[in-house]
Amino acid sequence: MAYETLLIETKDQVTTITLNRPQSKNAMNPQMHFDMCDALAQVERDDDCRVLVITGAGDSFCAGMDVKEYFYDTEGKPEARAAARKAAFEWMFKRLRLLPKPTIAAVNGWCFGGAFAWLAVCDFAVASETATFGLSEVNWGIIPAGGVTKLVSTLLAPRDALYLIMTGRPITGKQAAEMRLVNSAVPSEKLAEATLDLADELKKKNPTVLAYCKEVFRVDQNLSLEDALAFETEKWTELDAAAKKTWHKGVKQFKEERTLRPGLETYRWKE
Ligand code: V55
Repeated sequence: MAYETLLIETKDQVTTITLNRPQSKNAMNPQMHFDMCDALAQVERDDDCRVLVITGAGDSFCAGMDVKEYFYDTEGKPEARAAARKAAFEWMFKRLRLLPKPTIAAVNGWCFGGAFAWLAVCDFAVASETATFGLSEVNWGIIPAGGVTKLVSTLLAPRDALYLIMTGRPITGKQAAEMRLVNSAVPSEKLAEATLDLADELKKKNPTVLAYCKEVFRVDQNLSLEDALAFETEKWTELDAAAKKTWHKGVKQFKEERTLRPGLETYRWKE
């Protein structure tokens, strides 16, 4: 399926979605939100996809919400605005945040405003050292809305979050790694390689187990300790049925065959 605003490619079980409005620094217009809803539904169903990477075409990752098409052109058109917002929230906070596969943001360049909302809900982020990040909302008179403030407040230390929110100052990829907005920053020519290295490591894990790890983390983020304990126990039981107790193989490899060091490597769950 071809999209107006996205490129999609799957290679060696890694699917890459590339935001493709480089003339607008990959700003998200309403059409991109509709396209992302579709694309992520397809990725979820695709058994050939084990890891999802999201990146941007040209010199940008994503410039945030398209100021003209998302904000300005929908002034006085509450239905058009609500439709775009609903699609945006759906792909970011349901489809992407809860995708039962690992997701990696490969931040190749400009990353501003609303891009932080979905950057925050990717499981991992790798940046080019020379990428530029910023919460530019304050610089043109709005607040970081659409979940940006909330997600930045849980992802970052309060000092860093308010620094970005209230100064609107840009930071480099290197600084973003220091404040843990991304896992790591690498020279721009190494970004693809660093991203695929991480994807390869994730591909070695049992995908069912990974999906459960992620779901439990996402749900636990919104639970009390008591509720989380009950939920984790429930999900562990459910995983035993879903993954057919492959952990017994791990125990055998570790304790009988002595061919597995679980502190250092993944068990052979396919055998
Ligand atoms: C912003 C982001 C949104 C939104 C409205 O940060 C404003 C600006 C991620 O969605 O719907």
